[in-house]
Amino acid sequence: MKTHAVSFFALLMTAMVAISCSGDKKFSYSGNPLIRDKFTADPAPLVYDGRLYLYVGHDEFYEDQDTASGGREFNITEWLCYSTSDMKTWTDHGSVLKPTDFSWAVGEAWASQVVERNGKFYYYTTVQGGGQYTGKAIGVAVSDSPTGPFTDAIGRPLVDDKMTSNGERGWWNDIDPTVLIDDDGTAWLCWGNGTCFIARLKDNMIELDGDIMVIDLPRYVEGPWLHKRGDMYYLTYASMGKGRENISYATADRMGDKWEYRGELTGMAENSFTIHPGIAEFNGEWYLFYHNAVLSLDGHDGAIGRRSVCFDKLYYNPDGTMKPVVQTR
Ligand code: FUB
Repeated sequence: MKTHAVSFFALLMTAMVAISCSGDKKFSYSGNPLIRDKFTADPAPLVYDGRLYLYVGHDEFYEDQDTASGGREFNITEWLCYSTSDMKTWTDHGSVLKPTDFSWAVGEAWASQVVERNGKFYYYTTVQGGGQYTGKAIGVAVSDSPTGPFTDAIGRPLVDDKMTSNGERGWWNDIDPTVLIDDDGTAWLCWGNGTCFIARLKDNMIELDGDIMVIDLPRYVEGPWLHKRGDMYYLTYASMGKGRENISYATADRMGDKWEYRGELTGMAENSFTIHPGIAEFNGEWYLFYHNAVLSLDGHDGAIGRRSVCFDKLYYNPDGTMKPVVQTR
């Protein structure tokens, strides 16, 4: 009897380990696209404590999705997290945040970035506001762990449609947040579609500090990404190429609204209207993350709302400018 009880306990423990392991599935990188069991978009890397965490939107297929048959372009209802210590073996942490985690939002999980400050992880993201918050808005969620759970940090948008002039994109211009914490501790939030906005964040990371400024950039569309290397600041963004987006960038010697355009970083993404940069240094190498739409999954080909996250190495010239990145398979 005692032996049976012990073996039942051992079996139960084994089953629990298997369940927890299956929740954190591992896979190997074997060329682009990185993630092949789901459509994914808008990659946002975060390097923390010896690992690179990658946050992406989950592009989900639904019947009649194609805009030709009246569907929406994008159907993204959750954000996923992956991590690696060597860029080869990746852990799938599953879904870490949903628009429904913001009580004031009604859906649509567009692009994001997660940053760490004082041991807390801040998830800046794009959602569709509901009720009094019409239009796209930027929310911020917080967690004690890079893999969540994340909860709404303020119970309302950090940026909503009424806070910015609408410019050429109207109610959906407040999207695609990127955050840089400068060496002096000042945090900056940059975002926007059609217009590129920038503002300081307070030290608490959940309130704007001062005015919202506008950055003038050639052929700017969306998807800004801020990073710093040495003394140089970089603002990389989705720009309008020949009928589809490509990636361009600008540099500055201090943060603010004055940037110098430096040219194109990539061509257009294969089969995708959008492309979206995310840049990080990890284990002594620099990487550009982006998406294309080359993956076919479960009988569905890649499309505007069925994208796939990729990465390639990024190299700099001696003057600090970035070398054009060739998108590889
Ligand atoms: O994924 C939805 C939108 O497409 C993002 O917010 C944009 O950057 C573009 O990639």
